[in-house]
Amino acid sequence: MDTKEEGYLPPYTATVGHDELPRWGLHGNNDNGHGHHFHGYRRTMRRRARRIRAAVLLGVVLFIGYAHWRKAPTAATNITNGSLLSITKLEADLATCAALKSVPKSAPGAGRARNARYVDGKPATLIRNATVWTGEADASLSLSPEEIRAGKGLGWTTADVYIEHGLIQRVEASIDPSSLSPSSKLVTYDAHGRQLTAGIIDMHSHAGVDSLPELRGNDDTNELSSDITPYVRSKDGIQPLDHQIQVIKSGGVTTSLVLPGSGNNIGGEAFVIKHAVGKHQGRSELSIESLLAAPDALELRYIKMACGENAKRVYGKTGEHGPTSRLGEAWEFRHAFEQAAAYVQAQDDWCATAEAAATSSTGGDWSASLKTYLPRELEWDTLAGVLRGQVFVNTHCYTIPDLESFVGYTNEFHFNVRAFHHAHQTFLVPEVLNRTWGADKYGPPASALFADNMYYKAESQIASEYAGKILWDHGLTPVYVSDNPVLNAQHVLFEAAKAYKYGLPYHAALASVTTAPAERLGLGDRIGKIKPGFDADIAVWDSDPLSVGASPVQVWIDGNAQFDDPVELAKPASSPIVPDAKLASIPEEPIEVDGDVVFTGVTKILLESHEEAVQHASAPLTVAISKGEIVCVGVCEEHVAAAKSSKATLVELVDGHLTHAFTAFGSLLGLNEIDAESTTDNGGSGDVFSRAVDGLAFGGTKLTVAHRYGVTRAVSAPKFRGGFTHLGTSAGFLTGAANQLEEGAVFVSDAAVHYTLSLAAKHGSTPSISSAVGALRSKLLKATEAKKESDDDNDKYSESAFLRKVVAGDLPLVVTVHSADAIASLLNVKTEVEEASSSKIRLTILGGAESHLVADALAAAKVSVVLAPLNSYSTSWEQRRALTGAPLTNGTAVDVLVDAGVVVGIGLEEDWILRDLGLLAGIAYHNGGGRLSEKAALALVSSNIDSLLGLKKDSSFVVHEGSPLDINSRVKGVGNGLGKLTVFA
Ligand SMILES: *[C@@H]1O[C@H](CO)[C@@H](O)[C@H](O)[C@H]1NC(C)=O
Ligand SMILES: CC(=O)N[C@H]1CO[C@H](CO)[C@@H](O)[C@@H]1O
Repeated sequence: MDTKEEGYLPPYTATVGHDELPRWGLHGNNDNGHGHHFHGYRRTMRRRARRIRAAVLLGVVLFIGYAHWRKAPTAATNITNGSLLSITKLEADLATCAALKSVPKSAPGAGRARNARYVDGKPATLIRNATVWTGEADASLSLSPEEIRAGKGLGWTTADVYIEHGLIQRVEASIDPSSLSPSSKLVTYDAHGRQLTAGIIDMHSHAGVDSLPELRGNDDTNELSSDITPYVRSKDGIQPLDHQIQVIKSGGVTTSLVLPGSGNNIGGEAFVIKHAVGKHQGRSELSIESLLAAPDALELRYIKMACGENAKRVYGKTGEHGPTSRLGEAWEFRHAFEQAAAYVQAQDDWCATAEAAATSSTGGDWSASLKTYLPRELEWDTLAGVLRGQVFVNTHCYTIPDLESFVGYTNEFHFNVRAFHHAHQTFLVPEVLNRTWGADKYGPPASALFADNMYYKAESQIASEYAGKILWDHGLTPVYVSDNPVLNAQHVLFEAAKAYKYGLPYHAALASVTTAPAERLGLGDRIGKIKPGFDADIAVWDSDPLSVGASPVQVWIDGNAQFDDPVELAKPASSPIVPDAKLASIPEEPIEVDGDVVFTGVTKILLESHEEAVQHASAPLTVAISKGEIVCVGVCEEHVAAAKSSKATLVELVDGHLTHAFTAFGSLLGLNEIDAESTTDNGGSGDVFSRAVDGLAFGGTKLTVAHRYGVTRAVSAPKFRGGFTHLGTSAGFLTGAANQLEEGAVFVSDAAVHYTLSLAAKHGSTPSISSAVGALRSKLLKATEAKKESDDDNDKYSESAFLRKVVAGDLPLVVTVHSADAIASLLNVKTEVEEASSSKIRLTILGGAESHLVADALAAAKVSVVLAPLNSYSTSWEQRRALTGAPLTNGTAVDVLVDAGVVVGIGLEEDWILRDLGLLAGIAYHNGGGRLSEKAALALVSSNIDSLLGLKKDSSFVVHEGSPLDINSRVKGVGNGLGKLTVFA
């Protein structure tokens, strides 16, 4: 996993020598302070002990050999050659020489009588009446490769799918059951016309090695004993019982490449698993071995490497050891490849000698010329496999220098790269990718990407949501991945859906999580398609897989249905998405218009103040704007005429939607530019209470993008300790303002008082949740006492002054907390303080992963909840009882809270989510079983946030083409009340 993140070590971990530490993957004993001297000494002692052991062992072996030889002198000539080497072993070594030369291409698919994972007696399955995406162009059309790439011959067709022996046997318009003669029971599944695809493939996951909820004892992501560890294997740490493996599958993901983390330049071997675990899910046993995707093609091997920020940050120690820079990393790589190359040479030389001797031998002892066995060093075996073309390379590289240097190594040492991962800048350098060694033969590396997760570290700062489209246009292959648990792999398909939203063709977006990763994994003849002879890995969806909120209703792995009693969401039947040609172009830079703008073709008004205009409308409406304010909604003849005579900017829409602008709550917008770069950060406040307004920084990438995506307002609180922790007062400001001196830029200087009761609170003077709750109660109770003469009383911005407003009910209290138990404690504190003050505290829970467990109590106490993330996936211990949704759970937190009558919002636990607020509301809307109207869903990211903070209604609005709740929407106009309109013409 990427070790990027803005996060910090959990409080229980030893302090390290950096002020910002990766949230994922690097915790544990990363004691950069003193560890290395100690390691050096220990290493010397270990080496000495090893040498002594080796000498003793050698003595014993020689003695046994000698004794054996004395006892059986007649056989001696055939046990050893002239150099006292075992002939049996030399013969085995000679056989190994052949294996060293074999280069696997891809796992054979067609022609298999049964899937190697088929367990005798498992039923055959007939899936009837599905709308199928086969993943392959119709062969009868004899299309050219260019036509196929353009998507010709690919589409949805109505078909039945017959599965037997773990393989797809038939895919036909209609299969007559009487034509089938399965050797075991036949199960029939009626898809009711719903969409069926191959199981989703996630080519970058740490499921199993970084089990959730994260616990130090379960973290086996990075082997941090050395920067170069090609010899370790992710499979040695995969926990089959990691619940996340099941959660991921509930998103239709059937196959994942489980990679070691990216802490090391060379991290170790990776393994492809399927998400069927144990006998109940169709395996013959419960084991790691039984997770492996292709037990009959274990010659396919994979390795993880990583360039860039991580290795230098993890290992570099000035004056002691590198790498401390990318320069040092390049040396680490080249030095490792040099040793592997020498090892390969030694083996090849031995094999050449042995093979020559064996073939020319005329009856004598062919092995007499061999003085040694075939050189074998486990340490370099995997890397040698890379140089032999046997091990598929997957490398984490973000930036141009990283990519270009790595492509340089491939040409210096002659190996190919299957994919660059976290490849945010590949879209800028297609020529460099095409220079990768072997690109002509094996294809250029794919780019494994997130759709819009960026800005979390310096190397992710230059990135584009249009990267997938741009790569595609250059003939390159984008693949969308989760880096689970960085993103919840359950929703890796959502990454592909967003790639479609950002211009990647629909068929290429589907390919990016099916056929493309299958091909890159060497499994392209087995998985990723619905085709006879392929593994029966299948998902049936409740809506188009690239639509917002798409969830499987059933998933099969190797022919076995995976969910006994899958929860099916109440959703209206829908037909597949018709690819929207309007998405194919990248929007031009927006223009700022202070004059008149007219939008025609507006079909929906979801802005309260203008709803009545819609009541009588029979045709699409017009929205006219002047000086950034809406001046007409309706027919607006005069405005249209003005626009037609070029007196106003005209934007013609087809399915225009007018909505409130979005409000970002809980993020660090305005307080940070690059999550992991403290220079760009307002700083973690530790225990120091401060006001966000005193640190607000305007301009910059995050705020510019926020404004463009209709997030006109942000309410941000100072960071307490690490990502998504808060202490101090939040400020509400306009994301599009130039600085805080601009009129209206800061619409509320102190929106709420924030505290944190998540795990991060366990630190310093509050080492436990109990002490943190106690400290907060004590502060609140103190604030209820009559105002006393004290030092800070003259400072109306002091913590105690703000707390007096909180207990008087004049200022909201927002507590960042996930655990249901901590929330329960907080509710008790609230009651107690209210008794003391005789007024009500306006409390909001921020985070709230487990808030659904106390939904009724929250509703009764009139406490609102801002979910961040919208759908937690139990990343941390305090979130472990989160609901991950259908088909595993009946609804998620938002459904339970809404049903209980709690006012709910959706917040941002990381800033990059700013592009997705409308889509997150869309998930709540589409998967809410009708409990939320479109307006109510949009309120989750706009008016609900405003009302729970007691903010005035503002005049911000957004004009979208399409519904912001749907995947094909684009922002066309943003008005934030500062007199101008941002227009995408
Ligand atoms: C397939 O399902 C659709 C939707 O439920 C239904 O209208 C249609 O009649 C079904 N077709 C068959 C052949 O069962
Ligand atoms: C005793 C015995 O097995 N001798 C064999 C040793 O190996 C040579 C050549 O490989 C054979 O010809 C002998 O019969």
